[in-house]
Amino acid sequence: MKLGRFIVIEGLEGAGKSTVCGLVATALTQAGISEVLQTREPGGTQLGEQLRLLIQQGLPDEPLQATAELLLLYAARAQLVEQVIKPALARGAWVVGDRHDLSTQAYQGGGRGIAEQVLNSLRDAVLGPFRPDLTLYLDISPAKGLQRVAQRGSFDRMEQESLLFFQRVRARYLALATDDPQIVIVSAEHSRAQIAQQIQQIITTWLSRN
Ligand code: Z5A
Repeated sequence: MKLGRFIVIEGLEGAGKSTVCGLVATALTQAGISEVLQTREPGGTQLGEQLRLLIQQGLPDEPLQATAELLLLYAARAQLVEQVIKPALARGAWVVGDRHDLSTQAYQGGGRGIAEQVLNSLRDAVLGPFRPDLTLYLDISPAKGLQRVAQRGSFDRMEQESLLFFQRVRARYLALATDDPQIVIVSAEHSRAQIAQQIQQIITTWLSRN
C-alpha cells in the first residue's frame, strides 16, 4: 500500500531540475512531511549509477544503439522503483524524483524516434500502473538550457546531440504535458527567485487539494 507521494521534476538539460528538486523537498519538509527522499534517473541504486555512467559516457569503440539505450534506462528504472521508491512510499516517505518515465517518452520517443507503441509496452511491462502523483515539467529552449550547461565546461554523450534533437525532445515534452492534467508546465527561463516563488505556490496549492 502506498502512503507517501511521488513528485517528479522533468525538463531539458540546464532547465534547473536539480535546483527545483531541492526547492520541492524543502517545501514539503516545511509543510510537515517528516521523510522526503530525493532520487535521480538514471541512478539512485548501485546498478542505476553504473548504468548512468555507461549511458552518459558511452563506450569507446562502439555506438550505443537506441534500443540498447532504452533497455539500459529501463533496467535502471526497474531497480530504482522496486528497491527504493516503492518501499519509501509504502513507509510513508515522499519521494522527489529528478527525472522519471516522461524523460524516456521525450528523449527516446521524441529525440531518438522510437515508436510510442514500443515505449508504452515496455513501460507497462516494467512499471505496470505505477505513475507519479505530480510532475513539474520545467520548460526551457534547448539553446538556453545548453548555454547554462556549457558553463560547467564539458558535454556528456547526450548533451552532444544536435539542437534539432533537443527541439524534438522539447516538442514531445510539451505535447505530453499538455495532454496530462497531472503534469504542470513551469517556464524555466525566469530568474531563480521567480522560479522558487512559483514552485512554492504550486506545491502549496497542490498539497491543499491532495
Ligand atoms: N535520459 C534519457 O535520455 N532518458 C531517460 O529516460 C532519462 C534520462 C531518465 C542524464 O540526465 C541524461 O539522461 C540526460 C537525459 C538522459 N541527458 N542529457 N544530456 P541528468 O538529469 O542527470 O542531466 P541533465 O538533464 O543534463 O541535468 P543538468 O544538466 O544537471 O540540469 P538540471 O538538473 O536541469 O539543472 P541544474 O543542475 O539545476 O542547473 C543547471 C545550471 O543552471 C546550474 O549552473 C544552475 O546554477 C543554473 N540554473 C538553474 N536555474 C537557473 C535559473 N533560473 N537561471 C539561471 N541559471 C540557473
